[in-house]
Amino acid sequence: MLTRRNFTIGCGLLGSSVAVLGARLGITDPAPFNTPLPIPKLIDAAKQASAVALKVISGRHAFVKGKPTLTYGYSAPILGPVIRLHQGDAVEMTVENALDVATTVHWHGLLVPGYNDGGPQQLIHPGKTWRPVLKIDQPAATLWFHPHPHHDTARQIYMGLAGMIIVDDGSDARLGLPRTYGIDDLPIIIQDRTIDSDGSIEYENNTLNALDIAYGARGETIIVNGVIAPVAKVPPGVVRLRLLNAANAQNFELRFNDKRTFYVIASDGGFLAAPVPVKQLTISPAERFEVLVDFADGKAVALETGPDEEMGVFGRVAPDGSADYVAVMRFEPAPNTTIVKRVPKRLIAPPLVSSASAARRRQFILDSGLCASRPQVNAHADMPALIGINGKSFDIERIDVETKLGTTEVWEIVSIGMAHPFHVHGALFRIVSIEGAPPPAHLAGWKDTVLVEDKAEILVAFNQPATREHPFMYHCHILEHEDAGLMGQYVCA
Ligand SMILES: [Cu+2]
Repeated sequence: MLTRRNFTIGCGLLGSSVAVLGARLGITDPAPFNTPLPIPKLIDAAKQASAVALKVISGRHAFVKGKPTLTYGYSAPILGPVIRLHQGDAVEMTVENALDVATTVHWHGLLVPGYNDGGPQQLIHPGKTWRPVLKIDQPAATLWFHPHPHHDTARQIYMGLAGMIIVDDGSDARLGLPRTYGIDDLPIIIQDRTIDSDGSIEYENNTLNALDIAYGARGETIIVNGVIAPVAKVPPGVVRLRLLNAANAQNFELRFNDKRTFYVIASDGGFLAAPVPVKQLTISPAERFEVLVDFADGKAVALETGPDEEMGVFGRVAPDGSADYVAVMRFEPAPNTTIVKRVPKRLIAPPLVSSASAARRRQFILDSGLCASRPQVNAHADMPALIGINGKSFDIERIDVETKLGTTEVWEIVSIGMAHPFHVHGALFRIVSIEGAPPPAHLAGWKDTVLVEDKAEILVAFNQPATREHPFMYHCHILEHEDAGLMGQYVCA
C-alpha cells in the first residue's frame, strides 16, 4: 500500500493542490459497523483499596479480521483499562514494564508533582516497576495516560499505549448526567493508523524522513477503542461520550451524519458552565471533550470526521481524495432500562480568572521546521528553521522556564509552519485569546492542550511543584514534533 513515505513533497504543499491522496484506505475497506465497540475494562480505584496495577506489555491484536499483529497495551493487547480515580483519594499505582524497551507513564491532565508526572526523566526500564502514589485533588474530568520516553513516545503510542482516566468528584449524580459506564457513559478513543495488507501497523523511528516528522504520522484508517468502524448500542436517550483524540498528529473534525446538534459539557480540565450546543467539533491530538448526544429519536446515526482543516488538501480523509467526510463509528439506539432523558441546563462554572493578576508573560514560538518561506517565519527571521521552541531543540539537561508555585502566567503561543496542539504538564490553563479573539464557549473552560493555528494567549495556573530532577514538560502533542525536539521543560517552586 502506498503511504506518505513514498511521497516526496517539499514546502508549499499546504494550501496548494497536490493530488497525493488517492491512497487513503478509508474505513470502507473492512465491512463497517459489524464490530461492537470494545469497552475497556473499568478499574475503579476506590473498589480495590486505592491500589491500581498496570503492566506494560506487548500483545497481538487484529485490526483486520484473521490478521493479528504486534501491538502494545496496558494490561491488555492494545490500549488499556479506563481508571476511575476519586477526588481526595491517594492512589498507589504500580506500573510494571514487561516490554523490551524503556517506557514512562505520563498521567496527562492529572495535577500531581513533577516526580509523579511520568515525564521523560522517569524511565521505567524493562523488567522494572514504578510505584507513584497519586493524590487526586482536582474536579471531575476525563484525562488519559500514555508513554513519554524521549525519542520513542510517538512509536509507543502508535503501537497501542494509551488509556483513559476518569476523575470522579461525585458531581455526576447531582448534575443528572449519564454516568453508567459502558451503557450511557462511553469512552471513545479515536486514532488513525496505516494498516498494511498483512494487518500490521508499522512505525519505525529510524526510517522517518523529514516529511513524516513535519506532518506527523497520519494513517488512512480510523480506529475507535482499537477497532475499525465499530457500532455501539446505546439507550434511546441522552448518552455521554468521553472523546479522546489519541492520534499521533491528526485533528478530527467530528459531526454526526444527520447533522444533529450535540452538546459539549466538559473540556480537558472539567465541566463547562453550561452545555454548549455544536454541530461539529474539532479535536486535536491529546484533547478531550465530553459531549452529550440525544438518541431519543431511536434512529441509528454515524459519527464522522471531515478534512483536517489545518492540513489543506493533505488533510482530506475520503478514500477518493475528495473533501467528503468518512464514518468513524455508528450508534444504534436500543431499548435499555438505563436512560437519562434530558440535557441539563447548567453544569459547573469554572471560576473567573483574570490575566491582570498574572505574575509575568512569556512567549513560546513553536517551529516544526516546515516551509521556511511562510510569512510567519519571515516575521521571525532571526530564528533558525529547526524543530523546537524559541529557536531551541529540546535538551533534557536544560531547564527552560522557572515558575513560582501558586502564581499564574500568561503564555503567548505562536505556531510556525502549521497548527500545533500545545500541551502543558502539571498545570491547567484558560484560553485568554485564540487567533486574536476570545475563546468560543466550548474552549472557555480549563484546558491542558490547545490547538494553535497562529497565535493563542493562555493563562496558566501553577499549583504543582517540580524540581530540576523532575521538571514538567510543555510541548507540541504532534508526537513526531515532540520526539524531534518541539518540547521544553519548566520547574515550579
Ligand atoms: Cu507540532
